Amino acid sequence: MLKNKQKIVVMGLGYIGLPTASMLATKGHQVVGVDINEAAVNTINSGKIHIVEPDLDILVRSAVNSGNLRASLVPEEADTFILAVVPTPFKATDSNPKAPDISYIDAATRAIAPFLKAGDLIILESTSPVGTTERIASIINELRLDLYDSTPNTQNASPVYIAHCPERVLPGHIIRELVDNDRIIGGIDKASAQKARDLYKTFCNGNIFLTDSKTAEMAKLVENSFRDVNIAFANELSMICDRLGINVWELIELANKHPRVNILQPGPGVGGHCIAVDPWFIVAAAPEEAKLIRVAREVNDHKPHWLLNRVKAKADRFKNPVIGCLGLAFKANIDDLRESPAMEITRELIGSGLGRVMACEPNANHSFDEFSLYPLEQVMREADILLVLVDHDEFKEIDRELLKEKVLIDTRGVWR
Ligand code: SAJ
Repeated sequence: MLKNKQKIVVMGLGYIGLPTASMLATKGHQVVGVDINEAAVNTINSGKIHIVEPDLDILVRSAVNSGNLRASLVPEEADTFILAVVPTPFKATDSNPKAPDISYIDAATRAIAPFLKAGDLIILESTSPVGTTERIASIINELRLDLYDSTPNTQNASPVYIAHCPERVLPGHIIRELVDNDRIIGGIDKASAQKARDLYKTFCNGNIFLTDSKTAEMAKLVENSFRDVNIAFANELSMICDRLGINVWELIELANKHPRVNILQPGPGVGGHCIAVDPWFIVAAAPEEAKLIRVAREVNDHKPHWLLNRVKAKADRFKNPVIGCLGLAFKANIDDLRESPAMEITRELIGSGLGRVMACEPNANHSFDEFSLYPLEQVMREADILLVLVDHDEFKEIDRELLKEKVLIDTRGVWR
């Protein structure tokens, strides 16, 4: 049975760990959030946040003020340990340039191991290659053989309960989705999944589905791959339509009138830390079989390069054109620049010497030292070529009169 109010350690205080830790604290659990970033730990302990996400500041303030949330640089004893460490990146190996790198999860597991008691619960939230949850169990078994001495139920695969509960929240809507989304929980055994479910029930209004850990890991990878494959279809269509002289936005709108067709939107490529990464974990695990998933990744990764050639072709008509790059974030109405194709394209254009590049990101609220940012009004006055890279609301609202006499490359269809 799960204690009503638990002591919980959350490893990692980023986009997933901090909202989860704060949510649990507001439900009455005693939560210690652990991060290696000292500045983030101090910021959180003063009731403030170090990342941008709507309503997160209110949640963190109330969690810290309630006395139920504190941040720390080191873990300590608890009933439950949630691993929400940085999104699993990949690293190049001799045989695979996109091999998953789970060293952060290994490190977090080793960091909590000394504090475990028999019967504690470990939950992996980070998106992970299939087999990672079982790997956590082996690391714990290797480091804490002594736990078996005090294990109440020796039939369990492990002296501690271990489950994977992949996060599914959409940046920009994290607080709402944390509460409302359905969740999948996969345990290394049934008891682990059930124990994790009891904890999630204390803050999650969505349905909770139990399975084994490998299926839960794969479900998360599949969700993001599904989206990636569908975006690749839209991106491929945009390139085909460009060749055939067809307006891709109108085409998709019309095709989507069919009751069983729902094509996504093309863009300059796929950004963020999840969708452009997770499909590679499936490819790494089953390279022979995961053909479509790999090609979709390649199509989406190719899109920024295709676009750069399009801009070059247009710029060639000018002597020294001013190119306005509208948007740098990885998607609309956020300030997150992680793995953003818009950043990649802007950097490349600046380096290409094609002309003078004026970058504009209305959501950037911090100083930016890589290159200068310009106000939208100035870009609209001075640019010869306008390249829309992000569908921020500010760009949709631009007076169409101002677009006349400019060369437009609208990768998001904001002026369709
Ligand atoms: N994009 C398009 N066209 C579209 C939709 C998206 O080009 O029609 C692009 C976006 O501009 C962006 C990228 O794809 O560059 C990813 O954006 P997104 O909104 O699709 O997804 P993320 O990365 O913000 O969050 C995803 C979500 N996964 C799914 O929707 C299946 C979220 O639920 C996950 O929790 C998150 O990944 C994660 O952390 O894994």
